[in-house]
Amino acid sequence: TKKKTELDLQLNKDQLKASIVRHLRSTLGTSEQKASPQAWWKATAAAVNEQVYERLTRTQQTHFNKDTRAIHYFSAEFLMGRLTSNNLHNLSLYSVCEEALRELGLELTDLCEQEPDMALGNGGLGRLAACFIDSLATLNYPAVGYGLHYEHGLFRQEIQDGRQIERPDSWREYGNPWEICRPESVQEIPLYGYVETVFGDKGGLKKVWHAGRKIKGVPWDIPVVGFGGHTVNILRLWESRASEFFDWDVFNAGGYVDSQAEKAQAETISKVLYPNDETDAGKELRLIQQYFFCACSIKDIMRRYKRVHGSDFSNFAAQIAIQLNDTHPTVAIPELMRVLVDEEDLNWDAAWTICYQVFSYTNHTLLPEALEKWSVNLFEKVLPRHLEIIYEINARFLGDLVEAKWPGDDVIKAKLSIIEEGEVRKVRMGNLCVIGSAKVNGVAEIHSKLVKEDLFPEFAALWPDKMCNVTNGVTPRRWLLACNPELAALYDEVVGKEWPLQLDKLRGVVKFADDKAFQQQFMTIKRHNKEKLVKVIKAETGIEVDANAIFDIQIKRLHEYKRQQLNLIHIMALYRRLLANPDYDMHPRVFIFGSKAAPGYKLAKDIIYAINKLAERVNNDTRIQGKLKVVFMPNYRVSLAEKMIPAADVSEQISTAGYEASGTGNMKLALNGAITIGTLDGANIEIVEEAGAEHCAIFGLNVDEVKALKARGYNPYDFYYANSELKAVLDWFDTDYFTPGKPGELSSIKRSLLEGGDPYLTLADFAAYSEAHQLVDSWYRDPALWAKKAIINSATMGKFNSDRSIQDYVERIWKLERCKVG
Ligand code: 26V
Repeated sequence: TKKKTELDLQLNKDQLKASIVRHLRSTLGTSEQKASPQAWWKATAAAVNEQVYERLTRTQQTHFNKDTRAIHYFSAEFLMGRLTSNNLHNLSLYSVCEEALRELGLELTDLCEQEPDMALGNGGLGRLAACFIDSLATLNYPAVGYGLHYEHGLFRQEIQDGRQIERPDSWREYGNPWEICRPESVQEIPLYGYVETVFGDKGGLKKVWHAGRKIKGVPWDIPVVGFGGHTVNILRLWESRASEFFDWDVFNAGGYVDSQAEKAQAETISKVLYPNDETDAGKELRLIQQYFFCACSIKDIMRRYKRVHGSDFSNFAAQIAIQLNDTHPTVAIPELMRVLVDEEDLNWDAAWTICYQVFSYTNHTLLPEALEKWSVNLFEKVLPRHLEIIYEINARFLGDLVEAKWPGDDVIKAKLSIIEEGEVRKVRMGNLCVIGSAKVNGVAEIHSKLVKEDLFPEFAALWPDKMCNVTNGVTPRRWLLACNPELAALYDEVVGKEWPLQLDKLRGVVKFADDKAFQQQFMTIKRHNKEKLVKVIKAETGIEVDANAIFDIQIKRLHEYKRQQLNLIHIMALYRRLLANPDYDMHPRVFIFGSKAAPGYKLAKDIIYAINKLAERVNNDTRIQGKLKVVFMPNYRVSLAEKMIPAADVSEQISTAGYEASGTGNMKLALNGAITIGTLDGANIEIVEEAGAEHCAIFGLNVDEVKALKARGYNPYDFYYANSELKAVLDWFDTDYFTPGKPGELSSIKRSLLEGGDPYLTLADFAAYSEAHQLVDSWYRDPALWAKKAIINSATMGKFNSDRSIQDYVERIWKLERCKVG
């Protein structure tokens, strides 16, 4: 029979409508009269899935038939957000579906609100993984995302009396229409136990790992629909379950646990996402999570490889590429060695040659507290065989490579060793990653330079070609087409409809940046987006804000290095100026924050509290005539970002230079026409290169100046005493001005900035930051000037398409071929 063509696959409005109603009845078991919005949403998703599955099957058949090389993206986090509108856009079904639902008396945008976010990530690193799998499918690259099927994603944030409260996130409590369970691909994963040395069949010694426990890994597949709908790849997430097989002999030696506890323990592994971002707690469960998903994924890859190639591993490195998204999946390296050597009987050298060709590693942070280290004792308990393998890798590396390059140099050996010697011996996952990977990349030019020069200088000397850069990007399908439909439609008109695939096409808009009519269209759209956000702010917080004000937005995880506290003290300074002089000349501003703090990060939570207390005081102070408003949006997440970003006038990217590896929110905000107020850090530097320095408000110390100031010995008191406004603002924290009757509730912030030494140089950058804000304010008063800058920012962000990032990965690291499906 003739294969269906693309056109046969494309549904028209009536077919889609019929399909939705059919699913409402036969899949959801309800009727048009009774159905809840949630049932309508699920019926719509089911109708869309008919399209998705057809393409998924074709993609899998094509990849199998052509036996293509594929990239396997290993990540502990995939921050997918919602999928309905994304899938509809990528299948070119969005407006068809909109019309079909209208005829049924429903609004698609309302139904989309029924979908819980898939919040299986903390922040930048997890969202990057989600953008990357979108781009991989869009560019028709064979790719699989591998991760964990957390029952609870990142906590839901409530604000009570100004403080963050964490509530469990139950994204799949009522079922998720996008995931498919694949019982046929279940895996069994060993843990704990001991290693025995035995005589192998072919003579010589062999290692046998007798596991103390076995856990079942159940895969759930999320189809990843490329834009244009040709390739549908999968994101495969592993859920842990108790295994029915159980080694009682081994286990009894360690003690008896009843089977209920057994089951609960097994299910704990994929129960919840660790809510830390940039601080490593070194917890046993997290190591087990990492091993669990890596081991499941390696087994899955092996099974697929052996189905075609049997036990001939000579093609393995040509077929399989694995990208490690930070060090979280590093244990995949010794796991692949274990499988090849212990289970497939390869000799060490053959196995190692395969291994280091297969893996590559992306570094996402230089913060020392984020660099993963596991105690040797914990490692030995959970993964005894892997520790032996790590020792072997280390011995060969130090004995051969390091000794040859730096003969007799024990200082360098100690520094490069995978094992950190000290009171507690530790396994350094970063070093293992570098040693076991073909390529190591940073995520923006400046960051990659620092990875090479400051973090891993000796490794760079040893392997000059190993270190490279791939600047991050974001998918323009979600972060412009779907979230900002009016601007997307304007761009369609002006530069044609190719820009969602070729974002560089937006450069064609630059020539209209001075055009009055175009400026007006552009700013009218911004205005509409702001008006929509005004309603969301009112609904979520009760705060009334005016769309005439400048919307100044800082959205990102709460961390001292990201310096929400700098924004905070500057708002306090503005407030003081307004109180001192009610005619103080400034355009009305709304400062809007969205941010979650790690539950154990005390100071970060205090900063959230301070923002909320400041907001209460400022928003209710009639003396300042509504010139200043402060809004803290609770529960910042992907779906909220999609509403905030199109409404931003100003984008706050104010990290201490050298600390923000890249940032990706900076790209999304600029793409939607916000003007960046930022430091020369991460990808801000490249944003300024693209947009032109005159269209951004850059301030503060650069990386070299930060290093120099720290080397000289930074003393925050110098700035405190030299700047009377700054001093007054900091002293305010000790009063009860913002916390009536409770003086000192905000003092921890002042303390961290003075006694605490202000490690992120907040006070050093304060004056420059304040000036940058004045500059921005003056720009805004000239509507034509502002419109021009906003347009140019948006139009020049083509470089930050995640398709470009993926193409860089393909050329510099993965060496993949595109595979046409259809
Ligand atoms: C560390 C840990 C430590 C253990 C607990 C769980 C956990 C989760 C995440 C992390 C590291 C997070 C690193 C990270 O998110 N880096 C961000 O990566 C973005 C994408 O490359 C980049 O844009 C941001 O600048 C960078 O901070």
